[in-house]
Amino acid sequence: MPIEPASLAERVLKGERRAIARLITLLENRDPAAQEPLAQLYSHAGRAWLIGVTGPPGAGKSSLVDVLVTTMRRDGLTVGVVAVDPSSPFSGGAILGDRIRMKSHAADSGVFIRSMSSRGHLGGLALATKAACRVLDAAGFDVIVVETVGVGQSEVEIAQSADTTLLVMPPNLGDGIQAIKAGIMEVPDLFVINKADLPGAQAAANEIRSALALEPPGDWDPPVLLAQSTAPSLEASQLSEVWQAIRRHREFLESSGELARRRAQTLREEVIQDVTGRLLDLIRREADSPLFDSVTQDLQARRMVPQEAADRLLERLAACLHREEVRK
Ligand SMILES: Nc1nc2c(ncn2[C@@H]2O[C@H](COP(=O)(O)OP(=O)(O)OP(=O)(O)O)[C@@H](O)[C@H]2O)c(=O)[nH]1
Ligand SMILES: [Mg+2]
Repeated sequence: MPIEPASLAERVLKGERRAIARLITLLENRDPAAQEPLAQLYSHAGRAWLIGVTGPPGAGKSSLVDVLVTTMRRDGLTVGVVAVDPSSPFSGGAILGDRIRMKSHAADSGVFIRSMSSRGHLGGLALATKAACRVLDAAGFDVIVVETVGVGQSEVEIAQSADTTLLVMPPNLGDGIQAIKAGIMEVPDLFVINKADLPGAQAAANEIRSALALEPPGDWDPPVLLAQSTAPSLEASQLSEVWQAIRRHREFLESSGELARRRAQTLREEVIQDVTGRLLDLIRREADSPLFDSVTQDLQARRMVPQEAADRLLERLAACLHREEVRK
């Protein structure tokens, strides 16, 4: 029996896994039925610690998260994981050890792992992912980890809206280090050179440290740590060091007041994104409408300059907004 959307929020608040999964599916499909339960959950969210894990494909993000989840569970924390479009999903790790670990998480009611596809989400991915995190947050998970491949703009956006952002990189940094040096990439809160069992890890860490030394000093110096996410034992994998650094970062954010500032900024950004998305939809709809055909013809015949056409379009938009067409 499918769960009625009307009871979804209530059941998510009770931590019902099926309801959580159902609501995230609705969000993923951009189904309007998700809006009401999501709105009902909003006041219950905001308690979880949000950790963004990003990095190039195959850097070992899922493996790292996998081990981190084990560590967090040992600390008695419940964990929700959202992985955006992973090419190597959590369920099908190539290494036997991965599968065993994932099986143990699968049986653990304190862990909820969900993959989300970025396909078909032109522009809406960041919103859908944030909403999924909010569902897990309202469901009462203590920590929420969101894994994204750090390639697209929305993926980077998702990671940046977290409380603590980890950048995971393999020892052969490639373009990653250039991005840091060129200041293209916002500096994450924590760097992890994963696959530390491979050659070059220490050199890569040093390279990042010297790139960071060029940054203006802030209140938080992002640590650069080595990790081996496929190590046979946690103790040998330096992963506990990563977890300690995440906790230190959290303490820093809380004691400095930076947490409230960051979250306020993230919420503002979310609203701006939402409005931008809705306006873009409206702009495209109006520009494609037959009513705009004559303007397009005038443009083509060089009877009208594009700026004038833009003015016309803006007038039409203003009229639409007046009729409240972009409100949901
Ligand atoms: N040698 C070594 N291999 C690792 C380590 N961590 C992960 N791997 C391997 O690297 C491959 C990719 O690992 P994933 O954890 O799937 O990487 P990912 O960054 O999540 O990949 P995508 O989600 O596809 O971008 C797998 O074959 C892992 O077993 C490590 O510390 N050392
Ligand atoms: Mg992955």
